[in-house]
Order: sequence, then C-alpha cells, then structure tokens
Amino acid sequence: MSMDKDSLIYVPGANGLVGSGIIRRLEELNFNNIIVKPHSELDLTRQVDVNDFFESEKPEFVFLAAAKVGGIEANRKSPAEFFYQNAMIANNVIHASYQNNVTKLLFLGSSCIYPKSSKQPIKEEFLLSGYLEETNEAYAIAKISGLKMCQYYKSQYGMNFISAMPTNLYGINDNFNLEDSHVLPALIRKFHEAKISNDSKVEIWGTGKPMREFLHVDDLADACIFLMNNYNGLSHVNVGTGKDISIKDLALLIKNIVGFKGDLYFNTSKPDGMFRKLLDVSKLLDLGWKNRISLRDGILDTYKWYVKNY
Ligand code: GFB
Repeated sequence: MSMDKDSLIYVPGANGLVGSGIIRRLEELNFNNIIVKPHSELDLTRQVDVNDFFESEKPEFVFLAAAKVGGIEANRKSPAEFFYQNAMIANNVIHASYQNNVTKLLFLGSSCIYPKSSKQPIKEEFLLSGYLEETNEAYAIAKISGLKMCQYYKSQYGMNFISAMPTNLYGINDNFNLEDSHVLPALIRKFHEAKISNDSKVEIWGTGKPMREFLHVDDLADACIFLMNNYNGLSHVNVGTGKDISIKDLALLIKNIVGFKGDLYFNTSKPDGMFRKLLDVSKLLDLGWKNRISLRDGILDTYKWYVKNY
C-alpha cells in the first residue's frame, strides 16, 4: 500500500529535526494533504487527547517522528524523562492508529537500541542479544518497546505498522544547545564560536576514539518515504550510510569546514558512550534505497543553515 499525492498524512513531531525533514521532503514530492499539529495544541503523552485527535482527523498514513531526543549528557542526566515521554508517545500514537484504522504507520527509533558490545556492522537481528549502553538505556528501552509494539499490532491485528532505526542524525533544524545536543551540531557551534572569538582551543568530550555513523536528515526523510511506499515486513529496518568516522576525525572535518585555526582539547571527564555503532544497511540496500548526501556536503549545508539562523 503506497501513498497518493492526496493521502491524508500525519507527521507527529513536525517541529523537530526528523519531523520537519519528512514534511520538507513530502512537500517537495507534492504531497498536499499533510496534518501538522504543534506540541502546544496536542500533547502526545495524553492518551485521551491523542485518541480524540485521531477520531476527528482520521489520518491514513502516520510518520511517528515525535520523540524526546538529546545527546549523551542529556540522556545520562534525565533517564526518567527520556523513558516516560518516549514510551507514552509510542503507546498513545500506535494504539490510536490501531483504533482508528490507520492504513500504515512508520515508527522511528534509533541505533542505540542495539547491545553495547554488538558485533559490527550491526544487523537488525542483533536486537535484544545483549546489554544496552548505560548512557542511553532509558531511551533505548522506550524505543525497543515502540518497535516491538508495531510488530505485536502487525502480528495480532494485521496492522501495517513498520519501524525504521536510523543512525545518528544531523541537519537543518538540529538542536545546537550545547547542554543537550548531539555531537555534530555541538561541534559546529563550538568551532564557529571559537573562530569568532579567536580562541586557541575547542573542547571535545571524551577521548575522541568512539566511532559514529552520521546520516543527513534529508536522506533519512527520503528513506522514510521510500519505506512507507515499499516495505511491509515485520522486522525493523536499519537506516544509515554504512560508513563511520571517529569523533576526533569528525572534529577535524568540522574544524576544517568552519575554518577554525586553533587546537582540539579532549575532556576525558566526559563520557565516550558506546564505542561503535555502525549499522549494517544491507536490508535497505536490497530494498533499493541508498543515501546520497556525503558527510562533508551535509556538514557544509548544516553549517550554512546554522550561520543563517543563529
Ligand atoms: O552525539 P552524542 O551526544 O551521542 O555523542 P551518542 C557522540 C560522541 O561524541 C560521544 C562525543 O563519544 C561524545 O562524548 N562528543 C565530543 C560530544 N564532543 C561532544 C560535544 O560537544 N557534545 C556531545 N553531545 N558529544 C546519543 C544517545 O548517543 O545519540 C541517544 O544518547 C541517541 O540515545 C543518539 O540514540 C543518536 O551517539 O553517544
């Protein structure tokens, strides 16, 4: 079952990095019936409100992009909030989608659902084969629960609910707040501010040795629409580039793009988190989708957006 240009599409999380990216791509592709309901008008953690909304709007396709997200420190400091909000959003939206006969739903998770010491690259079937990384266990458990919920509603009720597990994302509308952002926007901001104020060095958290895989949000949005139109399987699908880079090399790349002339300083009192989480993307490749935006081009694009908007 694929979307028509006038299908009624609901994208919870429309103001976030992922939701806004999906809406941009849907609009580029001339989908013209998209429901946007800001958080101020609908709190997705409130079950009765979510049910009322689904009953009155009757969306046909749902891209469940709403989530409480953040970088390593935000996850470490607020496990209760990361668990509660993400579990409630998934429970309420997935259940209301079932009760209101949504044609198809795509749930978005994260590569942190996989075990901390997973074999690399990580295949979909490695889920629940070991302990989780402590710094984001609460978020990961809520996302695993959403993914499993989609599978249970598919097998018991026959709902067409699928899940995508993206790697670390970045791009337009990212969070550049240094306290709770992810590494890539944090480093764009740190190098930019250091360049402007002629600082001699920039602080990088941890040892710089962990490896991360980065996907531009425009690529993710394209993959989500591709999966919505082409995938109906029970298993979740990894979404990434299949390539990773060390945090040190990422820092050097961003330093070069921003044009900062000073040095890097590694603050090893900050956590490294998972050592490596490279996704095996062969399932998605076999389905016929591949990312287009290189890391350098993606960072350049995000840096330009940052300079214009901050
Ligand atoms: O992006 P990040 O916060 O999240 O950190 P995770 C990735 C790596 O970059 C860690 C290092 O090793 C950080 O210590 N890093 C270096 C920095 N400098 C900085 C900095 O200035 N800011 C930040 N934030 N990191 C999150 C999870 O894990 O990623 C979530 O906690 C989620 O659950 C998400 O899944 C994608 O990749 O470690």
